[in-house]
Amino acid sequence: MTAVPGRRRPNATHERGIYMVFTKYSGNPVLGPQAFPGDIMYVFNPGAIRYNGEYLLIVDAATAATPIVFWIARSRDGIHFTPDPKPISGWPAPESGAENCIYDPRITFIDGEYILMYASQAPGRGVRTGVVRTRDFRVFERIEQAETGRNNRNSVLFPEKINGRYVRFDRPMGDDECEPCDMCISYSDDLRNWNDTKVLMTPRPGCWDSHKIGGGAVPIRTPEGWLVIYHGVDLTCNGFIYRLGVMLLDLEDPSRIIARGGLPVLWPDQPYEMFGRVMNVTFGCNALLEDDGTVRIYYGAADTCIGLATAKLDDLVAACRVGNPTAERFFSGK
Ligand code: BMA
Repeated sequence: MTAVPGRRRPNATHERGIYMVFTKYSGNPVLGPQAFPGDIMYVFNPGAIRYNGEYLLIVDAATAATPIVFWIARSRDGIHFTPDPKPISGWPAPESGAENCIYDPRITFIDGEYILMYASQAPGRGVRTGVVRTRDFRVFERIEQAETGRNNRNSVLFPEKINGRYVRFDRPMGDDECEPCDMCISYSDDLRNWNDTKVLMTPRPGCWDSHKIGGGAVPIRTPEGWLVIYHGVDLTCNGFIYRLGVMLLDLEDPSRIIARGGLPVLWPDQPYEMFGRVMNVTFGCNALLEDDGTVRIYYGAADTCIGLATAKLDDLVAACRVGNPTAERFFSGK
């Protein structure tokens, strides 16, 4: 695997005095719409996994006029990606009717197969979590979901059953995309019916994750707990800013938060993240742990292209315990 060049630096111009724990690859973006055939204008928010000795991304790909489709891109070195000639074909339609938009896949390897959870939108139905399984990224089989009557997305499956059950993050929401939302955790025996949903955490007033929060990467098991990289949305007078942060969850009871970092670990400060289809977005759907303790993420930038960033696992775990005393003091009124 190729080492990723880059350097750690304080991003003093944007977040005075705060170190960005992730280091962005100096050759970013690693994948953009130019690499794709046809009229593709936006490629973003990939699920990522290592498969057959390669890095495999399933990216959101869209033209200016058509809904998002899933498209696979592959790379031997994790930097130079080649998209397949066509988007994924044979994507299994839900029994409830056709999906008209699919996006933000998360890929979990569990029990010898790959489970994809993604946002599935259908006319007149709103958005739900779609679940699809594959063993080879050629044939995809749908796991029909029990209808809940409620919008839900940002679902991410844990890579192990816990106490005999599948566990996932999800994010039930109302009809208005822009409303504040909590991040939830749910459990299942069969990957179809999701029960015992609990609010895992809520937005924090005055912080970088003040408005909406949601699952990001598949959690990584560490001796100190499940390391979770999630996205947080801050609302400004000029719109949303999407940043990534970290928390640690109890290994046996992942509904218990051990520590939640007070500061973001990655945020938009580069032109390719600040300008595009949607401004000021860094959005994560994956985190791959390398043998040397490096975590690499392929993140969506401005809903337009894909960046690579790396951090040491230990630094991310440590970041979970870093507070934000100024905001905590201010908003607790003390
Ligand atoms: C979220 C999702 C993401 C997108 C982000 C920023 O709500 O829809 O797919 O990257 O908004 O537009």
